[in-house]
Amino acid sequence: MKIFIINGPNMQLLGKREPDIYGSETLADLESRIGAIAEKRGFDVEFFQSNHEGDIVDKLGAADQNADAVIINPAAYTHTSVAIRDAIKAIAVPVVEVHLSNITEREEFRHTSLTAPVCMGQICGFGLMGYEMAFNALDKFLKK
Ligand code: CA2
Repeated sequence: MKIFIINGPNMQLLGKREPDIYGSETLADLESRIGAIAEKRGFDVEFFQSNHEGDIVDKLGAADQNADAVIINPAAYTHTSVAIRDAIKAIAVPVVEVHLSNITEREEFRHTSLTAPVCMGQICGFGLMGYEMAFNALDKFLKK
């Protein structure tokens, strides 16, 4: 089962700034930790991070042909991007939205996700474990 894991803008700063909010692990740590868990569970994962909205739209489009599911943390684009929402809605494969922090307890502007309503579901507030929780959801959903 092929899963694209897409991380949005500024995720390359993880572990380098604001560890109180996002933890001390870097994007490379995230990719190796989640990659190891995925491998153990028999998922074939491909990681993609971009600071550019259009590149994320293109990767979502590619997922339709090349992946069975997507896990996405659209980062700040969660709260602003109609383009990413439309791209998620346009593909047939299931998409799970993940956030490291609990966006509902943060600033008001982070409470709205334009993307979550077109995803299978949203997981937030559990740090890196959220990506693992997304595997559980997809495992169950895809094997139904
Ligand atoms: O909690 C999450 O996973 C977020 O998607 C992270 C985004 C934020 O804009 C969302 O509201 C919630 C931020 C991505 C990482 O940006 C950093 C900025 C400074 C230092 C470290 C990371």
